[in-house]
Amino acid sequence: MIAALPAIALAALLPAAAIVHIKNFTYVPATIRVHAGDRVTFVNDDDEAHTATALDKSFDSDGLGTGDTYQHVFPKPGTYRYFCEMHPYMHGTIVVLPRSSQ
Ligand SMILES: [Cu+2]
Repeated sequence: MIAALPAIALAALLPAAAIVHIKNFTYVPATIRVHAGDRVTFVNDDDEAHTATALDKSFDSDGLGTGDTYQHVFPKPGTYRYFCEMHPYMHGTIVVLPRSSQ
């Protein structure tokens, strides 16, 4: 029964979150490390539209307008490189560590 859980136990059940901002045609930070099961949010802070598109197509935000967000949960460890389909010189990396490592 979820209402009986202390807040700290409940927080452990929710996916951790990381945020990548897209600003001045750059992913900030360009490389992040998360753990398997974590949720990453991309936020477009630019006036220009951008995407966050995995090189292996495992995720794709499609076009993000100003202020738009896109979320993706990374279930499996690995190194996920991504780019912007509209500006292919924009690159970022998500390093997904096993769930158990800290
Ligand atoms: Cu772009």
